[in-house]
Amino acid sequence: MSLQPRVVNATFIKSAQSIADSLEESMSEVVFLGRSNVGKSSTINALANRKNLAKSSATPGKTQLINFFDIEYRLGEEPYGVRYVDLPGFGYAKVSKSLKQIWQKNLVEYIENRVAIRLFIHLRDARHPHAKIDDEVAEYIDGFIRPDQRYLTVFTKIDKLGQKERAALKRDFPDAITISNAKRSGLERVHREIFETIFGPIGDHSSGEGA
Ligand SMILES: Nc1nc2c(ncn2[C@@H]2O[C@H](COP(=O)(O)OP(=O)(O)OP(=O)(O)O)[C@@H](O)[C@H]2O)c(=O)[nH]1
Ligand SMILES: [Mg+2]
Repeated sequence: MSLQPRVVNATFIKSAQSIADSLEESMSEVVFLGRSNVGKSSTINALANRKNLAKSSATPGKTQLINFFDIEYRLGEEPYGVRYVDLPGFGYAKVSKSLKQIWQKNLVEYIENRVAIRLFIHLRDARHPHAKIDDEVAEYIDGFIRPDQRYLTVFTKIDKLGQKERAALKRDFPDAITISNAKRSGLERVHREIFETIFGPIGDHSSGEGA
């Protein structure tokens, strides 16, 4: 059995209005971004194994600030710290406004300029895998992502799909990770991606623990 990173501690640290009043860049950051109501806050709670660490709600627009959470992983006995960042969602704009208008200026500034960001986790609703706004976000991030940063697509709410829809999603996005926060499925793969992006391949950490 290979080692699996697990969260042993999660703490809310601060809410910020903009990059100017954000925390010092003392830890590597994982940002969760996506449409309002896609499940950003719920995903943070599921990963951290805490019910109300990040505030989630059935009403879109719940998260309005940039929220920082310090997360302590363990791999075997070794501790590894990362910071999760919960962001406000972008709107359900049906009409074609520019992405930057939809998203607030403060958010765009954070996403483009924050040096500590190492991983963008773009959450997409498994029920709407071809939403244009999500394609635009993917393209937008591709426009400025640095070599030391990674971008990951994760489909949420997979529990809402039937067998046929799941098969179609798999066919259209063969490599994508799918999760359910309701059923707590798919989370190990996300942990692995987070951990390996920031700390390197898990195989390289195999000190101590036997096979
Ligand atoms: N069935 C199901 N519901 C989910 C899942 N993830 C989130 N939800 C529900 O979706 C709704 C929105 O979840 P949030 O986590 O608040 O979404 P958010 O992306 O943080 O939303 P904003 O902060 O408004 O941008 C809540 O009612 C959650 O319970 C999931 O995997 N499956
Ligand atoms: Mg939220």
